[in-house]
Amino acid sequence: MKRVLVTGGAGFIGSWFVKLAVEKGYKVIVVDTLTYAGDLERLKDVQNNIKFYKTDITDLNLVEEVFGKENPDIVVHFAAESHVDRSILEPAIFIKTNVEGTFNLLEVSRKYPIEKFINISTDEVYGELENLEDQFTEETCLKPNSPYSSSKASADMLGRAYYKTYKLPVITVRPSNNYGPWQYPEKFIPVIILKALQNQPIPVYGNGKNRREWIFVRDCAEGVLTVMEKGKIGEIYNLGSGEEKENIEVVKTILEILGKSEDLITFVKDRPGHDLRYRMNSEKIKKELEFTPKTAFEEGIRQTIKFYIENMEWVKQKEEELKTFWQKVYE
Ligand code: NAD
Ligand code: TDX
Repeated sequence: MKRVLVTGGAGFIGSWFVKLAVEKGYKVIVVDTLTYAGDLERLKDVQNNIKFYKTDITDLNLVEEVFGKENPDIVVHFAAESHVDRSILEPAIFIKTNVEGTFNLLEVSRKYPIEKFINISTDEVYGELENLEDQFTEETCLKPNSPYSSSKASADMLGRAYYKTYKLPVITVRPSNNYGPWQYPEKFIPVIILKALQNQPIPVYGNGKNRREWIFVRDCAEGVLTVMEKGKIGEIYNLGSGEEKENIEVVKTILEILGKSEDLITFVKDRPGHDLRYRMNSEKIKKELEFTPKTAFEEGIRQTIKFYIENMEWVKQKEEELKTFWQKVYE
């Protein structure tokens, strides 16, 4: 079976991908430096079936060392700083990890007989949409608005350049907003669930009318695996669910499932440069690779709520780190 090197495999989406790849019989090598967002707890079910390197992708020599030892057939690159609010407060690490880190992986990969390099990008590289009838296609030009999305767009462009210039077999995937079990509780959906469970005010930025397209994390991991197995070299694939919601609607759905009052909703100051709307056209992955996400939004949300109720201990471990971060966001 192929040897798949997964960067960021201890993160939220990466860990779901690792579990799926192990299930399918791939030999998985995880490379992750375990930042605040990385946690091996997510991989406990497969810990005996993977190889793990606690390695920082911003260190070229260390990346070379891992490739030298493992000689991977495929690279799936999830590792990144991933939270927009943190990128607004401290952009430097986003450039370091997302741009330089990606550069290091591409640079080392071209010295090895890599069959595929799957570069995980995001819908945020397209910028924002204003009209409800518009959608981003793979041809839409990139207009990122936050330090996070511009660092991801840069990584995306480096992937393109390495394909065009060096014929490195790069494929780019642009997923929409993910949610599901094991998401770090800085992101919107776990914030809503955890605040609601504790009867605390739920912070909604601006007027709550921003819209996002939500994909269940297992579906996203399956989509990435499909691209890895069937995707065409040099191509870009949007990976969305079509489940587009206003933020306020997401909050109300969760409150209703939990039987909590809408009085918990608290409008707070808006995120600077807050993108209004993301929505992708995902016909290409559907038609060409025959992939469609399976999980309806409400079903995914129920599974996610169940996870957080059953894993409060895990959430508690993150409380101190989050307290410091939120102080900075709201100061
Ligand atoms: P995450 O923040 O949960 O996980 C990121 C992982 O990368 C962590 O395990 C962290 O330890 C690791 N990492 C960070 N810096 C590293 C470094 N220098 N060296 C090695 N490892 C490092 O992120 P996620 O939500 O799982 O997102 C995964 C990927 O998918 C990212 O590239 C992100 O941009 C992209 N993406 C995420 C979403 C989303 O909604 N979460 C949507 C679209 C695209
Ligand atoms: O407390 C909050 N209140 C709030 O109203 C938080 C954390 C968020 N929001 C809003 C901002 C967004 O409109 O909810 C929406 C979703 O916010 P995030 O969960 O921070 O996600 P977003 O900024 O949309 O980015 C996500 O999707 C694309 C991921 O974090 C990125 O990694 C991915 O590339």
